[in-house]
Amino acid sequence: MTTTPSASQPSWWQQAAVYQVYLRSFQDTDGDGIGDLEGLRRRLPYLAGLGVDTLWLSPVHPSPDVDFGYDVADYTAVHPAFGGVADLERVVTEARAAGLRVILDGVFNHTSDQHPWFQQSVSDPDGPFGDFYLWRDGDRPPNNWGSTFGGPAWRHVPERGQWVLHSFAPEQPDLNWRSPAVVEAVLDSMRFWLERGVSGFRLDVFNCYLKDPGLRDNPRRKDLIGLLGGLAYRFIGQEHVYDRDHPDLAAVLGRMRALADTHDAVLVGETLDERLTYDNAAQWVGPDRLHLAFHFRLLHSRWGARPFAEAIRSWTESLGPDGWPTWVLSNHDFPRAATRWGGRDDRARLAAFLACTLRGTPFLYQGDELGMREGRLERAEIVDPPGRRFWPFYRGRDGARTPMQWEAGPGAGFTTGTPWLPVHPDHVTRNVAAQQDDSRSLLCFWRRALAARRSCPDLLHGVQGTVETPDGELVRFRRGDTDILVNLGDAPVRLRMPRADERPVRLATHGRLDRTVEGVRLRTCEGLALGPLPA
Ligand code: TEU
Repeated sequence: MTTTPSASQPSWWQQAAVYQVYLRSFQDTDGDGIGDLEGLRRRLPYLAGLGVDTLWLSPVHPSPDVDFGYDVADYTAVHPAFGGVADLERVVTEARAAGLRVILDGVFNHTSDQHPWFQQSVSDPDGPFGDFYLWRDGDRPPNNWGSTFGGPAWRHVPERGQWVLHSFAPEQPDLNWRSPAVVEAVLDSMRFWLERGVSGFRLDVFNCYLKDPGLRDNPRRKDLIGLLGGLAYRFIGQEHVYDRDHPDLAAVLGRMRALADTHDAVLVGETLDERLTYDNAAQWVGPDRLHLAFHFRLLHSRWGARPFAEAIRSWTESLGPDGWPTWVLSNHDFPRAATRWGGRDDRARLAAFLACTLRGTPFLYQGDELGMREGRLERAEIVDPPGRRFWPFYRGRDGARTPMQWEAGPGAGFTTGTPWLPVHPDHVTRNVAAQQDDSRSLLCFWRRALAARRSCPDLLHGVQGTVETPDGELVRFRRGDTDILVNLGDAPVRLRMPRADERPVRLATHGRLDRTVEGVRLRTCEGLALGPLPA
């Protein structure tokens, strides 16, 4: 069992390529319009064929679905719409046989208010669950904190005559991580799944677990976004110094890490940072804390060599040379990558090239391998809580969660019933069936890129050199002895490189290459990974 990274022998989670399955929208098999575990089981060959080796399942547990599973009502059971514990165990076993590990979404900053822990906390303040949540007395909310989903972060609960903290929806009360019993209860839930063959957890907003013990007011944010945004959205108007990234978090992560390591499992933390810098995540990564953390700066970058290079540098530099980055192009919370970057398949392809050539673990969100576009929903169709609250200024996250597009027919091969979110109209042309045998498709490119990363030691664990932007829209860096060249611009870029035409191609976005004995010419959105000259 190896969990310590070393240059020669990378750990499985460093070699991994992770695919995020948003189960509700992946594959329905019983016609209720909601994806299920049986659907995932049937699609395992597709995922193995794509070349990913780890699946992260968005929450699978029972939930009233105020936040579509991110409000968990029971950590050791499975949502009836998805199946049962036995179905999940079967997925884990069959996935393993197909070379795929499964990690779960650990949503441990908060529970649903339907969770028995919360219900007992309300009804019996002196009982064993009395201090499981952050309760405070008073006529007014205990401090100025704002909910990520809008409004104040406190809700008054008349039955208990107290306020309870909710960093997200009012139906998602925050757990009190300063209670030792909470720590043990969460560790028990994790152990339950680790003993059933699960290979780790993606930890939802882990940097919010521990707050200032005195619950002090956050200071006001003084820049323009803070001042203006703060008028309608309290959360954005504050410096989040007291409601997250508390130093005491280290001890909790240490406990989780010790547990994970006894199962050769991985912990990947999701960082909340409305300033979109995310570098604060680096402090929580290390041998006695998380294996990996997310950093969404690249995802939020505008398309261009400089912003991309900046995003890559800031993450790699904050982690340091021994750190191991993650590269995320999208997920279920942000607009689809292909849409964000101008609705262009050539950009989607180049982003895939980058995700598979940067040093680190790539995360691929379901449907991005097809270049799925953001769904545009009518107001009445929006179900996401922040989307309903802030429409039309913010339309919420449903557009990134529309059903997976398997084929052209009605329901896109996702369901025979009425899908819980509308299928994107472009599914008639953009779908797995249309792309899987077309070597020019984005899907086939992802397969080639993941295969290249897996088979080329330089791409998998080669040292990454400085990320340079020498000319125009070119980003350039080395991975071991391999040169990575990425032209993000619409104009061609020429590069001098002796005997470029003799160097082996590790991965290329374009079919026919334009190179000579003197150098390379990269066309619009072309990426090229060239190995060293033969000895
Ligand atoms: O996300 C953290 C989070 O709040 C942001 O990514 C959020 O989606 C964005 O600011 C827009 O409002 C995690 C989960 O990924 C997300 O789906 C959950 O809703 C949230 O935590 C609460 O569990």
